[in-house]
Amino acid sequence: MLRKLHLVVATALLAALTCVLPASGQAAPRRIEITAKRFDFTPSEITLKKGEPVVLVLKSADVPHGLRFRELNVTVNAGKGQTGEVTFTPDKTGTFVGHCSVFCGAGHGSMTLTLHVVE
Ligand SMILES: [Cu+2]
Repeated sequence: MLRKLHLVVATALLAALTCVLPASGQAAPRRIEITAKRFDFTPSEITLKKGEPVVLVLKSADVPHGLRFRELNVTVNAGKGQTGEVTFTPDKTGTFVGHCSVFCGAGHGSMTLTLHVVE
C-alpha cells in the first residue's frame, strides 16, 4: 500500500516537473520567421515583448536581403534563397521600422517591416 503511494507521489512529481520546466525561462527563445522577397517582408508587422529574447529568422525567397532596426542595433542578413538569424532581446518599448539593408532593386527603399515592442 505504502509502496503504491510512493509510486503515485513520484509520478505526480514527475508530471509536475515536466509541466513546469519548459516555462521556467530555460526554454529556447521564440522563433519569429520572416520571409523577404522583392519588395516586402511577410509578415509586414510583428509584436514582441520587452525583455523576452527572440530569434528573428529571415528567409530570402529570391535575391539577398537584410533587415535592420537601426534604433535597436539589430541586423540580420539572408543570402540569395537562404536563411539568416539573429537572437536579440528588445530592451525598449515602442514602434520601430526595420528596413531592408541589402540593395535588392527598384522597390528596396520602401521595403519595411514594422516592429511593436510592448510591456
Ligand atoms: Cu533590399
